[in-house]
Amino acid sequence: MNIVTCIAPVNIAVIKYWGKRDENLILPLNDSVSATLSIKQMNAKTSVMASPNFTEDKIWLNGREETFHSQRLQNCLQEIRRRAKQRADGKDDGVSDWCVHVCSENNFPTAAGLASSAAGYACLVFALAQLYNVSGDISGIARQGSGSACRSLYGGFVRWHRGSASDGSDSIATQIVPHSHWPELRILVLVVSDKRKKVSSSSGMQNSVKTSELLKHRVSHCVPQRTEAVIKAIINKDFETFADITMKDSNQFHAVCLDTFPPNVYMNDTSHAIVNLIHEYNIASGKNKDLIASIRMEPHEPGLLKYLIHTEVGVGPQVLDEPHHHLLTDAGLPKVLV
Ligand code: 2P0
Repeated sequence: MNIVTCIAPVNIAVIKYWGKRDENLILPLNDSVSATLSIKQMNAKTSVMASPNFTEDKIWLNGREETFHSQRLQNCLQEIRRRAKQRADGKDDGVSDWCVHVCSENNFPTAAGLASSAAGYACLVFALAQLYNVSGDISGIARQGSGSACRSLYGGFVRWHRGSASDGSDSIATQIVPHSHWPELRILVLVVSDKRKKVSSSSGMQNSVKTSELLKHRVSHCVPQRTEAVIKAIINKDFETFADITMKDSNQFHAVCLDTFPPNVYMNDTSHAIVNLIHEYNIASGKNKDLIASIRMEPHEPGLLKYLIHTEVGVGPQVLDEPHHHLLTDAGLPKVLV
């Protein structure tokens, strides 16, 4: 079969990636650590098809045709094709010379801070690797689509190593523990806006690298210690330490955005109210009183929270074998267009 369909998960960073040392290869300034979220609630789904009848590479995202000429897409496809050609068995059946059609969709809002590009590129690279029979680490290829995508290639908790090689060969993701390690952990995603971010992550972090003194301090003095400490907390299932580092690293990331000139503000009043609620909840839950009554907070007006997703840590990308899952017809065209 020259068609493959896969689904891939979203990930949420507990130690944040913010800032590149190489824009083209997408090499980060610091290591980051994430939890892979269950594909049951949120996922990207991608079909890739190769055929000698296709005359050009084509891509449809969420039902609309998009250009294949983006540098990031090209880098991923070229790298997968290069790896397919140098496969150990030496037998290249010619498939890697055929053009591909790609059709991809997310079941959650794009660019609302939910790492749609991470799930999307992880899914694309994983599906292409199946199509072209490429084995070995492919996180370094997904990284070239979108940095955080390399972390979505593994389930459980994942570390993206910044690496030090100038060609990026050691800037890859590895699994810290599988999803089964900490099964009682639950994750709530509270969406306060489903609009596209005003400043994309790529240009936001570029500006932070140029202007933020705090980012320099973070990279050299905070992230290395925090990374080791959070990994230890994950391995030991030490929730208090884990939560403490996660909250502090998130705050510092947003502080770096505010220290960027001009500043980037990604949180709104509702986000800050939720942060306060969590701290109030933690204080109240330590007391032997009625929990709701002892939370010192006034109710907010309805409608500020767009929606809430209750999920857990999950597995990495999966192949969907049944033909009805394919997003492309036998002729290689999307089954659904908008
Ligand atoms: C993260 N973010 O670690 C951080 C925290 C956003 C805040 O990774 O330019 O879409 O494609 O490498 O991966 C978002 O950045 O940026 C991101 P590119 P990406 O999850």
